[in-house]
Amino acid sequence: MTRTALITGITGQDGSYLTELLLSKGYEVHGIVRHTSSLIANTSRLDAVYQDPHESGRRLFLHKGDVTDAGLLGNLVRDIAPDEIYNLAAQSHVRVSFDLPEYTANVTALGAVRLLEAVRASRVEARIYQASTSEMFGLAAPPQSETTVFHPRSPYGAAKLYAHWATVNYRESYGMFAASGIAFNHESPRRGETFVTRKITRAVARIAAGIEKHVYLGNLDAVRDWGYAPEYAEAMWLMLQHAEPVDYVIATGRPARVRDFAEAAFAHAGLDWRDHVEHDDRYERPAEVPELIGDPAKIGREIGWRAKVHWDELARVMVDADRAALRAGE
Ligand code: NAP
Ligand code: F7E
Repeated sequence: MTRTALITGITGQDGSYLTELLLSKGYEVHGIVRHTSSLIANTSRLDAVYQDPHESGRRLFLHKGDVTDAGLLGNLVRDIAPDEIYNLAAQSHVRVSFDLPEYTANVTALGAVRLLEAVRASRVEARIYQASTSEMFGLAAPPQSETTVFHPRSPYGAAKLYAHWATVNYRESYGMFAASGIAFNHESPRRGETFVTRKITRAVARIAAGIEKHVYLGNLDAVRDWGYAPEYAEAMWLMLQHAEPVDYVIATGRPARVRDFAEAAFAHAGLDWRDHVEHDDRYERPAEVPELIGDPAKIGREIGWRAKVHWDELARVMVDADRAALRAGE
């Protein structure tokens, strides 16, 4: 029997890697794609696996929709009756969430509730993955694990915490198989261009090519636990194959500061970061999360997932990809 998955946020970094993983495992994959005024704007990360709707035997289906539309979610869940649902849709940018707090809550917090409610109301026996985040830990001292007390520091962190507890609540109230992956930062050549790692590696490519001279950044002292996004898609899938719905921290456990990542990325192109990084207050946040370092012991012990790529290798992979894309004129 072909297994069926529904992915919200399929056009994002993680959604695209998860789609590739599930298709490679023989799944039929359905994804929700937001309407835009341009045909190609938001599906570019799916180019490699896109299948023409006129092809027979295709296994990837894209549905126009939005997680702010409860009726649509209900209809899709009922019609597709997926075995697995991955809720990856979010306004996921922390800095942007300070400018758009209500919008962020509507998409990132209430979007999860609408989806949980769609599953409950339809009685479809789907296993649900909720994309929780290390941003829920906020000010809590590292290393952060499944038992660390949450202290979010942004509208995004607070919205994700609401979605996280809603997921726990639907599991406990209705016996649903709903599990949260508390993922620490994960990056790749497909990372959005305004997140700090990709902003740095794109700048390295452009500076090395002589197109630009500087990149403007905010807080260089923030510590993050950066992993490689395709490995995190594997963790999501493994969590839904587990016998029980359990929440896990997904992390490398290896910390680095923003300045360390910048130093490694510039050095990989033979450049000294201190010659090219300038400070701009605009990239500071009203409240910063100073230090996120995950303790991935539980997920390693119980489902055997371990990060293989760490931040310094990741910096090199992303610089190489951005330099290649620039040469190819992308
Ligand atoms: P991303 O690249 O920002 O992708 C977000 C996805 O959500 C995109 O497909 C976006 O569509 C979609 N989306 C936004 N608003 C929507 C709406 N109203 N209705 C339907 N879809 C909507 O994020 P990501 O890095 O892949 O992360 C995936 C999930 O994991 C997110 O929930 C994020 O918050 C969470 N997370 C990420 C990290 C990380 O380090 N990457 C860590 C922890 C948790 P468009 O393409 O149309 O914008
Ligand atoms: O910032 C600092 C910034 O925006 C990382 C999202 O995927 O991971 C991501 O959230 C750090 C912060 O990621 C710039 O202040 C300095 O301390 O790349 P970021 P994030 O805020 O950690 C979590 C786990 C998620 O769940 C989120 O969805 O870098 N920083 N200068 C900067 N950050 C940005 N964006 N731009 C700068 O110029």
